[in-house]
Amino acid sequence: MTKTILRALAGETLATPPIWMMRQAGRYLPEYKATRAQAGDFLSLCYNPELAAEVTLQPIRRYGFDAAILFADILLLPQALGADLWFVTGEGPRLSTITCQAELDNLGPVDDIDATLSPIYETVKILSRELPADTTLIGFAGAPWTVATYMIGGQGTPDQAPAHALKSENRPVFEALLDKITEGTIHYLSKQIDAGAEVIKIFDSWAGSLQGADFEKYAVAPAARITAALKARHPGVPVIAFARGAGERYAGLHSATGADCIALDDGVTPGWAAQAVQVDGCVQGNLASHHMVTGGDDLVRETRTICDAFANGPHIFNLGHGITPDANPDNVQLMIDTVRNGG
Ligand code: 1CP
Repeated sequence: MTKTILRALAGETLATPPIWMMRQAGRYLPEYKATRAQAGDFLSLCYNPELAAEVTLQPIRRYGFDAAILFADILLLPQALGADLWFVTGEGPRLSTITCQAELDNLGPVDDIDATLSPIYETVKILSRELPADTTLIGFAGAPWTVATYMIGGQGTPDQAPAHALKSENRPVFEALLDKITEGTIHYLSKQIDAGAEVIKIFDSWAGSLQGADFEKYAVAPAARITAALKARHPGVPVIAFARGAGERYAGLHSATGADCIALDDGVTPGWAAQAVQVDGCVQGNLASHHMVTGGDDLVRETRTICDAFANGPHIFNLGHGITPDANPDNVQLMIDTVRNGG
């Protein structure tokens, strides 16, 4: 096993941490914008295996990251389950909403999702043929809570208020929706692995808004269920769990979720996380994305602080959240040079 990402995920401490970047394919890259224009729109790009593979490969060619993440979106699963999905230019995703039993009943069966998602599996197959031999291919899905926040609210929301409202006003429908997403996610990720994904990442971007027992029930438990199901079907395929905004609740998540690696956002300090989280296994993160906009000495200093703090255990270098469209591609190179050569 020579791929550095797989070695870190297996618990090895490496002299130089492997590196990839959340949202490494995307609008900060001119070559991405060109391919997206060729595809017509974002969803057409996601469902075009040749072009989706092309944009996945672009940051690998430009920067030589140690991992490639499948180009797709967490909202394709709701669409495959029967929700309407469209993107409003300059605003973001829109979906038909699920707010009652009747709307939940309108969704299709989990067994039917492949009819929509088969182009995604094709993208994975192309990538496993075309990626350099030392680059790891990461498949992914949204965590049930995060996906549900979009399905209930019909769009991204700063506080996930519609999903919290359904949770307190109609808990049976809320829980049935989460169950359905969980089953769909297990199926979807399993198919990605069959097609060649070597690692799975589960994105719970809105986990931080779950309070108290809700965090255990709706963030931790579904991640644990998905991880256990994947490990039963595909032993040896590592799972990275990202519970953004978990704060002190990052501690203990390796054992609570069964994930091989916990991805950290930049809301926790690397010094704390090394003591409280990395003691239990591999961690990923956690440079604040704004450094990709601002660059300079701050970027170099923070990158070194993170590498130093996590140097005594398994670590995959990454941002704390996705790179933003206003980032400067040169700052990505500076981050990589700093991680690999000290800057
Ligand atoms: O390298 C890559 O870009 C990988 C592919 C990828 C991934 C892993 C995309 C492409 N999206 C995602 C995950 C994703 N999508 C998450 C979880 C990670 C995170 O928190 O960033 C979430 C919450 C989404 C939902 C989504 N899709 C949003 C956020 C909406 C909101 O208001 O909350 C947006 C803007 C999208 C569209 C999207 N997905 C991906 C890209 C490159 C884009 C921009 C589309 C474009 O080209 O205009």
